[in-house]
Amino acid sequence: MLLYDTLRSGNAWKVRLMASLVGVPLERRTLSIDRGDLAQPAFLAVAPLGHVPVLRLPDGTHLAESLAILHYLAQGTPWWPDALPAQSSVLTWLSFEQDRHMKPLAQLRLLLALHPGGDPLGATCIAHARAAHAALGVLDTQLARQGQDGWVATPDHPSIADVALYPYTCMAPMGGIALNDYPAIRAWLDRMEHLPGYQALFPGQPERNLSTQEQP
Ligand SMILES: N[C@@H](CCC(=O)N[C@@H](CS)C(=O)NCC(=O)O)C(=O)O
Repeated sequence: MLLYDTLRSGNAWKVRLMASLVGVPLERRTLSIDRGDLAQPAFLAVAPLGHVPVLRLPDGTHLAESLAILHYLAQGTPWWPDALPAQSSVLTWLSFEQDRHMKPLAQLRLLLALHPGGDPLGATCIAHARAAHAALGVLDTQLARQGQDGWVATPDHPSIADVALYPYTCMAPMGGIALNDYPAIRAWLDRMEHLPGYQALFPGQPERNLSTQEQP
């Protein structure tokens, strides 16, 4: 399958991480937001929402939205649990990720690291920082509740909710959000990074994980 991504997209990293954890090989077509690739008709023809990630499926159709793609890749694996209550709990945390978690963390990373020039003390960044800390507080409390070896939505095995929440939590410091006050989150990040098949944002180049460069 072919993944349309960009080099630094956290939403696309979710997909590469999921594919690697379940052992599904992906080809990558890496586009550039700065170059305007996502506004080109050729991309919009397969990605009407105009965002990465988009996955081309074996039947030639295209699937957009990171969480939909995680759901697709996890079918038939323990990353999408069998039991209805567990599935429903995963959906709760996926919804939390899109509604309260990803946006403030992604915006702070964009404004303060990727396209620096944002004012960390300006009203926009302060509002995002407040929302980011509120979301991280909720996540930390949930992880503490799940126990020291637990996962976000399902206590016994990680699910797509863990994959969805991992990238922007891990990159929070790029947007000036320190994780010192979130011990359960720090322990969970470490557990994620030791899973068989874990894939970094820049595999084999850990020094680039906090990279602000869009070029390879
Ligand atoms: N809700 C979408 C968000 C996707 C998204 O925001 N993608 C960003 C990259 S991380 C993008 O394509 N941005 C295009 C742009 O800024 O022009 C998802 O979870 O996949």
